Amino acid sequence: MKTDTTPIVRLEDYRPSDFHIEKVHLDISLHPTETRVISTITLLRNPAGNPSAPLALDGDELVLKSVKIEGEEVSPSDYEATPQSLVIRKFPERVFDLTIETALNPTANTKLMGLYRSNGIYCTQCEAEGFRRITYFLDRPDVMTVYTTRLEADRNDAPVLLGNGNPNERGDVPDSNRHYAIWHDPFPKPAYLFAVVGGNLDHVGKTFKTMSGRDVDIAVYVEKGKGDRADYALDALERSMRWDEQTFGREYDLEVFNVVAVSDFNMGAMENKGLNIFNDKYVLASSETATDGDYAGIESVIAHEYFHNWTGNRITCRDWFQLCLKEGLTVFRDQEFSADERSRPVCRISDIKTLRARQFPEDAGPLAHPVRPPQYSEINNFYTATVYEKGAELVRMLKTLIGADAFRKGMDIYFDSCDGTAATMEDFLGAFEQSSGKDLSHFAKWYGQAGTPHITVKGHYDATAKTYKLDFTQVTQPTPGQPSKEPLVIPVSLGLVTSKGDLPLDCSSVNENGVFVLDKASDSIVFSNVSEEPVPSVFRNFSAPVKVSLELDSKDLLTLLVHDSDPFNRWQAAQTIATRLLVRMVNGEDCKAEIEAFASSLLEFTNETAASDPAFTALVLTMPGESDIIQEIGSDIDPDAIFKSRTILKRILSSVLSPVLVPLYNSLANTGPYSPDAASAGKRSLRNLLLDLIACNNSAEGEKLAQAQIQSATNMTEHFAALSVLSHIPGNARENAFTEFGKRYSNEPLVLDKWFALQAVIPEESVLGRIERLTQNPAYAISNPNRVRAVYGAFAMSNLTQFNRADGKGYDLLADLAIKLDKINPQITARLLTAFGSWRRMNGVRQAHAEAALKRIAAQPDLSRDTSDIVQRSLA
Ligand code: 0A1
Ligand code: ZN
Repeated sequence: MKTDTTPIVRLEDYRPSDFHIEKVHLDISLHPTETRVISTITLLRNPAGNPSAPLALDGDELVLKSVKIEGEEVSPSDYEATPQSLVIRKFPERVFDLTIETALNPTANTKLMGLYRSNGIYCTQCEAEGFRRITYFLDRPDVMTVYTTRLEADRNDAPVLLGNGNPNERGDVPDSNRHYAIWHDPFPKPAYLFAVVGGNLDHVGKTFKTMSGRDVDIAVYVEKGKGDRADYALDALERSMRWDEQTFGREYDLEVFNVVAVSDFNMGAMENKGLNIFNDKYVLASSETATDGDYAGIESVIAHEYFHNWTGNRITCRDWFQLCLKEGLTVFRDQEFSADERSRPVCRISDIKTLRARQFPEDAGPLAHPVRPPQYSEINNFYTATVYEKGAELVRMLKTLIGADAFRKGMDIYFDSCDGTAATMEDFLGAFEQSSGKDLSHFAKWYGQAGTPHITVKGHYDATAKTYKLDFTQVTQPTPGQPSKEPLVIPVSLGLVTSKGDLPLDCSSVNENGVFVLDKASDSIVFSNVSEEPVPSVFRNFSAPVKVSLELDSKDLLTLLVHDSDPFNRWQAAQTIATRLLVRMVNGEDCKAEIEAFASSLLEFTNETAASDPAFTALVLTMPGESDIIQEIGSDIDPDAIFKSRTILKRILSSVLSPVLVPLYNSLANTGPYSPDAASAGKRSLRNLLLDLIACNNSAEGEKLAQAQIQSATNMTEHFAALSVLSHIPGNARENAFTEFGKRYSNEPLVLDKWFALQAVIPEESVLGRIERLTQNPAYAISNPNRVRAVYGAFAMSNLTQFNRADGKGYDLLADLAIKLDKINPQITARLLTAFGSWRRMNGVRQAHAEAALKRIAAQPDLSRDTSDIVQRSLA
């Protein structure tokens, strides 16, 4: 349990390191249980540090074997060593070499931080503080060092040996079955970007010619036998490299770039210099095993990690408070890449759906924190939707505020002035102040203030004066540690829409791109020469991460759905109508007639749009999620009422759309071979949504069609979508389909993850028993993060009615798992427990059960810092 002695790290306490490390030579001799690491670091005092400070190196669960200074053994009486630190008080006051030997057991490392073994492959994960689990070091991002790594292993066990930088030399160790490889990375980097890999791996690769004509060997390494599933990742990598050259003028800087996929990985992937290590879920794909969504995920994560080479590696973070410097910016860059490669509006809408489903609840709950948090007790718990997704929205807002040209120029200034440094948000914003000539100090408050601003907009048309006035107010609710909030700078991209389209904007407060900047608690703007009463379309393209209340009736919203030139607001209009109806239904109103009227408009919309833009049509026809409704209602949530209302809404929609459902479904049937491109995926997404709607209202027909789709499916997207539809129809057909699928893919863990997750989200009381059975499946392993997320993550995050059961058994299930898993993998445990973030919003009896479950976890002895941090903040 967390005690009051848990150290809190504060941004305001930042001090430069007392020492520099000029270079490091690592000699790593890999062995499943007895790996030896000899690290020689060349140290000197930092003139900016404390001149009398001892040398205090970070460690974590380390076993020290020996310490040498300038090659001479140091007597244990001259240093203080614990598994957590190595403090040396006597050393030469000049540049000197310190050699440290540690012993590691990669097989026993179930935390998957530091050096570990995944399915027989040696690999590392050093962000945020994993390097200190390999050797004692100054493990902080502003200590940047040139690394040379000698890696040695059994030739059969690990024929492939990879490191950061460029390969230097390799050879056999005489008179043994071992071999070695030496890698040298000329770019100084922080320890969190260090990586090595050793294993029996297959790979695909090619030569990439950079913009200046240099050849780079790029390759994707995967477990033996899976080479045929790496082509898409390699292709995505090549496209990412080209895009960064064309969009930001950024060229790759080493002779090789390697990606390695492993099956046990805490996060999505990691941007180690020249050696990205991936969760295999974001690399492996074949039409038979991966869905369209998987392909899109691979493309974006490959791009994300590659883009870090400039935003993260060449320019890194001064300290972990600046995490958003690399993450927000890199998410922005990968979102832009996907938007350029696919449909921009469809990508934008799905990014916003993710933000609203994950970041908005975080910002409204006990774990709310600013994009740049002022303090932490466990940094691993700050790799959040706020730092990543909201961080990306801040970069996008910056671009909207200063314009595309000044943004691009500012990026160039940032790259030029900060290259090779460990930078701060101030350095970043400074580059854009320079390029735009604007003062960004008010905008900078977005980085320090948590919570989602709520904007109220009111419109008034004066028919005589031909003016249109918009009144804006902004309010942000208190968040933990921040009782009062200041107004922020909010770019409002807007238009005035009529049935003939957009009106010209005649208003001095709105710039040539249609952007008004709200920077006060309230403000008004007036448009002149407005020929007829328009419908305001505000926050086009979601120009700021805010919640909006706008007094528009359904008729106005339907005008936007049909006539708005902004695709995001067309989609938003339908979402707003549906959300309002759902909230009224949850409150006991019968809205049948209004739903039917709305559905008729959607029918018309579908007839007009389905053929030309199936992906967008599918998004419009997808009703708001449970979390959208929860956020709208706010408190005293009855999950069962929400579930029921959504079901009724979808049934009515289905019956109104019934004349087109089956014909359209049939017309979208697949012809030709599978291709994961966005256009083909868009057709499949609409077709699968139609199947779901058919089944809503006519389960017999749905069951028949879903079974037929499983039989005829030529790819996992079709197959799995049909299984999902069946999963909502209790009965033999469903159970047989589950059994069949489980058998067919029993040797495909990533496919089984989908199957685990689908069953874990079944909104039926019996799901608890089902989960129990799933965990008995031979493919399930509590030590594998993907398996645990598939079963328990899906249940806790996506099974609203059963996780939040009134009998408390859903909370208990997660608590039991957490208590067990915390001893194995604290990071994954802490992440799963963020599912408790909305417990105070639930109605009566549920709150008491959730609180009891959290307290039960809190009372466990020896709880990890990761888990106790989340539990304590959730209970506060
Ligand atoms: N920097 C990586 C994500 C990452 C973060 C933390 C990790 O372990 C605690 C692992 C990976 C990214 O943004 O892709
Ligand atoms: Zn990242």
